[in-house]
Amino acid sequence: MAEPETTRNVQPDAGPFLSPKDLADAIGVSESSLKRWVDDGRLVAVRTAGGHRRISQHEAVRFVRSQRFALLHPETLGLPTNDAQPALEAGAPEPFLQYLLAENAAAARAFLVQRYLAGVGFAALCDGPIRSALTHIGELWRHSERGIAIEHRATDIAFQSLAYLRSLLPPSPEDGWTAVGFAPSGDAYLLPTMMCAAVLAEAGWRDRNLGPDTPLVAMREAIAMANPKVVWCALSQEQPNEVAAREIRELVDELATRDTYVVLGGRGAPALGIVGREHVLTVGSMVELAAFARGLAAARAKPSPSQPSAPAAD
Ligand code: B12
Repeated sequence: MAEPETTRNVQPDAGPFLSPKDLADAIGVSESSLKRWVDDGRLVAVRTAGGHRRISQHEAVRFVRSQRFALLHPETLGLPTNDAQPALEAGAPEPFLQYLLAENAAAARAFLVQRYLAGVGFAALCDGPIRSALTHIGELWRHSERGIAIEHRATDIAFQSLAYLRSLLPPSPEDGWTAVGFAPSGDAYLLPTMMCAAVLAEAGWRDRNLGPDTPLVAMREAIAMANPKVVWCALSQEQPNEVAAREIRELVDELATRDTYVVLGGRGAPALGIVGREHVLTVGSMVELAAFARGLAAARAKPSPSQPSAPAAD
């Protein structure tokens, strides 16, 4: 992979750079076709001081996905190779689950990257293979001592894989809207709130995830600093504990006076019983969160005299 000869016109956070030949070889097309696509704007490249075209890893990934190219040499783009995933028995169900159970972090990561390059978005990956694998793991062991260790490892590997996938996204636009989110006091679950952040980042938002077990005082501080358009809250305990429930209600009341939406999700959200508040939505999936975020951003791009209204909740 080439290093840019200069930083002129190069985004500081754009990742490694490729020459047109690198990318052409990786997707099995001619270098001249690749250069033509750069010149007609289908593919964005920067120029070195010597006038050579250079393509960022983010842009190469975007291009491969949007044009549905088969990536013959993912390693050229710095991505995991297909042989990172060990062959499973023909028809074996749920490869991602198998990789988590085998503690094969490289295969789990390669699986997500492959699905992503094939066009599956973050939200569908979260609601699909990742959620399904963890649900399965929860059923297999139901918190026996061995099960707890397996759940922790599975969570960590899923977290790492998703964080890696996220690193393939371009940096959030400077003028994008901000979203801040958390899992509340006493809620230990890492993945759902991290998923919300990744899904919003993919939709072009500037995300600020405070992670699990976040008290109201910390959320207040983060909101004051970031001035978010959306605050998400991931509730994984079916019956949220008393402190969490009280703090979320306070937060919802405080945000009613601002132009901020609150998105509640997770198995504990319905139990809060927060209904009929104009700026609050309870949603069931990452796909719904992505749709809401894109809808809001689109309404911003086309300003209308009235405020965009929130999509109907479940
Ligand atoms: C991993 C795990 C743990 C780990 C968590 C590690 C960590 N740091 O994250 C550990 C071992 C700590 C743990 C502990 C416990 N766990 Co546990 N755990 C799980 C497990 C296997 C996976 C959870 C997970 O991350 N899933 C992946 C996420 C992404 O999926 P999801 O939660 O379904 O979320 C999806 C949607 O709901 C939605 N969503 C979720 N949040 C949000 C938020 C927003 C804003 C939006 C838009 C959408 C959204 O999108 C997600 C993707 O589709 C589940 C099994 C399961 N069915 O989920 C049990 C499970 C959740 N645990 C359970 C239990 C009982 C416990 C304990 C009480 C056990 C105990 N006796 O101590 C403790 C409680 C811990 C606590 N303080 O809350 C039960 C809950 C039962 C219930 N009805 O509430 C489950 C369902 C297992 C089971 N089958 O019984 N657990």
